[in-house]
Amino acid sequence: MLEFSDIKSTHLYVTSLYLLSAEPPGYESYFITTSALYRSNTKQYRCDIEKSGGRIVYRSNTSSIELIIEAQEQSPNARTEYASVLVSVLPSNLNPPVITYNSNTGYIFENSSVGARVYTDAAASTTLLKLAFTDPETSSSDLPVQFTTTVSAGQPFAVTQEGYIVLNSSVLDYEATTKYVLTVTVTKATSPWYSATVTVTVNVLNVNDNSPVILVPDNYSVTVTAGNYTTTAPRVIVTVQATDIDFGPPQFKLNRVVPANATSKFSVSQNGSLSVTGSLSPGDVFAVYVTASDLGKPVRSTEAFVVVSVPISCRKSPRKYLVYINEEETINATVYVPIEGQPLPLP
Ligand SMILES: [Ca+2]
Ligand SMILES: [Ca+2]
Ligand SMILES: [Ca+2]
Repeated sequence: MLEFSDIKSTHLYVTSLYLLSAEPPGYESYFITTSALYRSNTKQYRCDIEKSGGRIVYRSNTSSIELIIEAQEQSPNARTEYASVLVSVLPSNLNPPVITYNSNTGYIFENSSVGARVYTDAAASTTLLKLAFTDPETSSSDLPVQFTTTVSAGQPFAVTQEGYIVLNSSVLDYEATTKYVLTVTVTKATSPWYSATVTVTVNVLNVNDNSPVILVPDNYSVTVTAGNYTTTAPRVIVTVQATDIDFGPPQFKLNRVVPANATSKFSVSQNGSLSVTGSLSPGDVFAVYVTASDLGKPVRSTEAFVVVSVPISCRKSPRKYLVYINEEETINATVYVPIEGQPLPLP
């Protein structure tokens, strides 16, 4: 609505308010004007501009129209005044947004921090995965259109306005979940809120975040008969076993032996077999430390502990004892001979 007034005269009124011209030319016919006395005491007239019925303005033809409105007084002088009205042709809202992307398959390492972005390359180091959201009813000369972006519920990812997929929870664990399939929804900011969706698969990349696990968690304890074990026929006394859920199977090697001067008696194969060579005497006891290392980078290792003992040989029949012990006794509790209350005599 435009307002015009004629304040110089008591009897000369503005009587004609009409659309004089348009730029680009020809668009005068797309609009109509109606005018009326607005406030008689101040002789104000108003001019309403309306769209002419059925005439559609296409933004592909013009995005703005300048209308010139002329007001002419009633007096014989017929003096005139003009107003310029700039009409911006806004995008219609008849279509959903359009989603494009450089890839809908992404990669991210399991040890990534919150805020980390998803890449398109399997090394997760070169190219960020990026979605692009556009409104098919706008052009590059228009102001950027704002969209609402959401990711299907329960997924540890979000999408930024720029279209990057970011981690929003530090729950990634390749050993538990290797892949997330996200449904990304993009919604227009104005009614009727058209939306579009795209499915993005995010692969979790393995990191060497676990050390090998020795299958006998406390330690191995083995006995070896005294004797002389030659290098041509080394005696395998135990096979240490371990697993690694990141990068296995673990490889084994001898770390150290206590006492150290017995180190040369022991060797460990890559698969964990502990062998002995040389002479072992009754009563010998050795502590053998074996290292299990995974195949990750950097390598993670766990140590296995093997107690090797050589029993004292018995040259006569062993004495036999019948002993008692109370149930639920703890370690190092004393056992008893049949005479109740008498401790077991040592041989
Ligand atoms: Ca993990
Ligand atoms: Ca891992
Ligand atoms: Ca590992």
